[in-house]
Amino acid sequence: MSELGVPPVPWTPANFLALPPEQSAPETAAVVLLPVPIDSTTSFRSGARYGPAAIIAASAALEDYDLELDIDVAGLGIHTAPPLEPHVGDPHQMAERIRQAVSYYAAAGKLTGVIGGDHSAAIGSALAHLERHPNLSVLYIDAHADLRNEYQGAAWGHGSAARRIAERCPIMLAGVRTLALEERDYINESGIPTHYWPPRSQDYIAEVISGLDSDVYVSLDLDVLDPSEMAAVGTPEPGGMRWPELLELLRRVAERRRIVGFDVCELAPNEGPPANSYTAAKLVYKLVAYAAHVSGHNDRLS
Ligand SMILES: [Mn+2]
Repeated sequence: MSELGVPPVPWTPANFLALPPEQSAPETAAVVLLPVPIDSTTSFRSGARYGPAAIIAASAALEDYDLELDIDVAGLGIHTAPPLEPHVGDPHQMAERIRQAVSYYAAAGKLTGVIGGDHSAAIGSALAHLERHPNLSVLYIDAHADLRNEYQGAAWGHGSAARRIAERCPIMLAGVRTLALEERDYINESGIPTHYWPPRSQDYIAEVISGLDSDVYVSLDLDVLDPSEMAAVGTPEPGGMRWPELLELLRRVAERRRIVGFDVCELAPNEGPPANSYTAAKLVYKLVAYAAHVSGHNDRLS
């Protein structure tokens, strides 16, 4: 008996960019996106658990062709992994689960990006890449410093994500525009390079790049964007980066360093206009293109 397939009519595959099997199979894809639908440690407005599904749904409307880079992003091959099951009992165990999942795909040679979920998803993902890249710098792009030793009883929550990473790996903060006193003191004591927003020097991006090692993990909290462009986040903070400013930072880092992994976190789609889910999806898409193409993983492109 022959296998039951699908009727010969057009379909919308339920993966990032709605790609057909030949562009989304894990065996052949250069890129793996890992949905991590968690928000159990969010502090203000929750709902980041709905972020990955909203980003994947919105991505179906993106053009495969990227005008800026003049490439077919779908041609890289992008596999969307099944969503990780949240460990709601213990954020530390969830970080370990994420580390294992990211390690699995990275060990297979895939450029692996996490789609959050709250920003605590960055911890396990960054640590997975640190295992493979001893010369790793983490570029942590966020309106907040996330450097509290613990917040509301959670040491592995989203308010402490940068602190847990900083304890293991060089980290640089960019886009910070609000801070707790404890975090200011920690920055001063530890010397963690911190680029505040708005920038305090004429070409702060050159300073960012010179402070990064050869391999870079980009951790991106969507709240770094101005709330006028990205309201659908748990903790919106006025006075943020604009879309072209964020893209310029990411592209110039990709031009001068090797982006080996990334996360895009904190979309809470019900807290803002539906257009924000599309913006978040486009950012994932741009990071895939910058990391896989501009950063030099471009052997799959003609
Ligand atoms: Mn933040």
